[in-house]
Amino acid sequence: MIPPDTLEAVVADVLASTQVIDMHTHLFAPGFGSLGLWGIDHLLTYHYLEAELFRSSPIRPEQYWALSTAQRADLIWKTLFVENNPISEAARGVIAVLHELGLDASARTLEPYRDFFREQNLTDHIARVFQLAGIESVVMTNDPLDPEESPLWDSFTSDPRFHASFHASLRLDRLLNQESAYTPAEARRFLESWATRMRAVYMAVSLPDSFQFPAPDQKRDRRNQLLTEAVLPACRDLNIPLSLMIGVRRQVNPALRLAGDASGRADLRSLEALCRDFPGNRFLVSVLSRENQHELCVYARKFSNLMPFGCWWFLNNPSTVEEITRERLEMLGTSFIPQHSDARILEQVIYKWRNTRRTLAPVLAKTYRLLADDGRAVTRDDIERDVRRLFRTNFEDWTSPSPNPTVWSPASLA
Ligand code: FIX
Ligand code: ZN
Repeated sequence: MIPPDTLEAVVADVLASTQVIDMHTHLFAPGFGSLGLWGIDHLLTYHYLEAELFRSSPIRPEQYWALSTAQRADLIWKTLFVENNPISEAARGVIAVLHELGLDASARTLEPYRDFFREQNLTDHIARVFQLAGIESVVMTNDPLDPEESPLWDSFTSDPRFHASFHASLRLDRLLNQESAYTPAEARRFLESWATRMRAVYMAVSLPDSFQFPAPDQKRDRRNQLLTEAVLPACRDLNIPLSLMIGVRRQVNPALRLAGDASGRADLRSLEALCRDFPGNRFLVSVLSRENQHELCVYARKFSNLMPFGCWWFLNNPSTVEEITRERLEMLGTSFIPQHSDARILEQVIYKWRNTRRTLAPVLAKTYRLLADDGRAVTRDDIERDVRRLFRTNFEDWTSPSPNPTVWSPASLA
């Protein structure tokens, strides 16, 4: 039995020693060349920090966009890290990354950091970053309709080295949210051929808070038609889940570009309809509005083909992650995926996973303390089993189901 006063330390140690699978990122394997972002200039021009810059500097967005990437990074460092203390979650993250990489995080200019990153060999650097972050592999976001990305797939598929650490997911935003000329039959063939080529572990789309399924005019709703006639059948044929990221309000302030998106509460009855009407599909779901979190847990209790995942974007802050994870543990036990990093710049996985572990250690420890109070103390093995399930096997089971799934029968209990 673990003494109550060491419980949190044991949980923290188990979290630290479990290599996680980061099931949604915007990172790219080295074969994708300049699409893969890393280093100090990209860390500082992350859109979370760009949004914060405009709150503390008089610069106007059009003036900012006229600068080079290095000039933008210099301005963000000066404004948010020198003239102010970097206390926001995104700013503190940069400090944690520099510190974990062995750098002095209080330099006044970026030159020492630029020198450090210039000296790194990318392949070795990736291995070191994954090790510091405690991650085994990441899932990329891959859009076959992205004219910059699609031609690069030939070189990636022929380079087997990185398949083990960079999985693909087939992103549907361009296909479903923007105009594309595909008929549903063409779209289905397109998706099946790309998902096979990429070895996609799931398909994914982000959806607005106004998403409705069925739509009032369902037969003329192009997105819903493509969903029902192309995406869902393709996912079923390939036996992969569909990830729905619901509640993003794109470009409420277009002048901020990537930083110009916001969030809104969605009507999750649409999710209820999808889970009920497509029992042969599996849905990985993240919702962006804090107000939708409890409903998501309720629906997960109703539909076993629904897997809640992550505390997405504006929710990925300790106070909110703590609240959401407590609620999920209370309502779902360990049948959910607590977090993904959503990293866009390689080194961000270091701070995002560090923060997740730090926030979740006391949350899990409290859960085990309550269980002990109620009559059952846990062992380290018990904790390891839960942490593995939360950060690895829930995702693995959903994305690589065994070729001959065991059908449950009363005999299996014997
Ligand atoms: O749609 C998404 O996958 C979002 O995560 C991104 O579009 C968003 O810009 C982001 O980076 C949030 O963390
Ligand atoms: Zn994302």
